[in-house]
Amino acid sequence: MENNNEEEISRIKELESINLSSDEIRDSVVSTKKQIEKQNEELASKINANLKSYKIKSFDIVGAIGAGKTEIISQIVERLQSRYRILVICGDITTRVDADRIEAHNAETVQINTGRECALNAYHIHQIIKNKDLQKYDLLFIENVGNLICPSDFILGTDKRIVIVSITEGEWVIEKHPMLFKMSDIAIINKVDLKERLGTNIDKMVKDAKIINPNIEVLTTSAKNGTNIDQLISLMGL
Ligand SMILES: Nc1nc2c(ncn2[C@@H]2O[C@H](COP(=O)(O)OP(=O)(O)O)[C@@H](O)[C@H]2O)c(=O)[nH]1
Ligand SMILES: [Mg+2]
Repeated sequence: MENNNEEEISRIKELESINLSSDEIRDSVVSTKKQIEKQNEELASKINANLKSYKIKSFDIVGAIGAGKTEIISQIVERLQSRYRILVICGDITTRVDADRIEAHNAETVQINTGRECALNAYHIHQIIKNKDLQKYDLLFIENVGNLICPSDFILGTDKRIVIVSITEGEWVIEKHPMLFKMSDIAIINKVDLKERLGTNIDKMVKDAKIINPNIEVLTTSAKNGTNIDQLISLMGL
């Protein structure tokens, strides 16, 4: 990541907790968070090395509630399940609805319920994969808890991160949530089948993603009718 990018990320993080009651409490919250993030990063790099040693390609899929994460993973799994052995980990505060939806497309799934936590962290992933025979898989997809904010605090040790938004969230959604776009490899703008009805300015969304992160690959998709899902699979290198 470029230096100025890192500076901007720290600037955004420094805004956190600014309204807590006293400077002392704020300093302690900020420094504890930094410590937690550092430990998370150390575990994430161990996870990545472990997955790589089994030649497993891994993807962290983040995005707002309802953007189409589960639907896109289902479409990918449907197309790849005859060629690859796939494990999907789904994070949600409660239920195993998404894991069941994806399992219907013939992939092994594990649902993690996080309670009040708004993102998965490396420890969640470690707890799952330490009990798995990793020789049995070629691909790992992780559907993170739905939102565009918290997952930026925790990397999971995957090879790539994919951020999904949909045009129903409005054309300002990328501009307003830069963090995950800075930290992702691929940005998907989903539900383009609804373009005529909503009149969303999709060009602006594509442009915003590129301004925020010039290295990000941007793709427009419709998980509903399959538009550009094959292109997404090739962008993922699969
Ligand atoms: N019209 C349309 N609906 C979609 C598309 N992708 C997902 N949906 C619908 O949007 C809702 C939320 O999708 P889901 O995959 O559960 O979103 P998630 O919360 O990000 O996992 C579901 O009713 C999907 O069927 C799309 O490309 N077009
Ligand atoms: Mg989902």
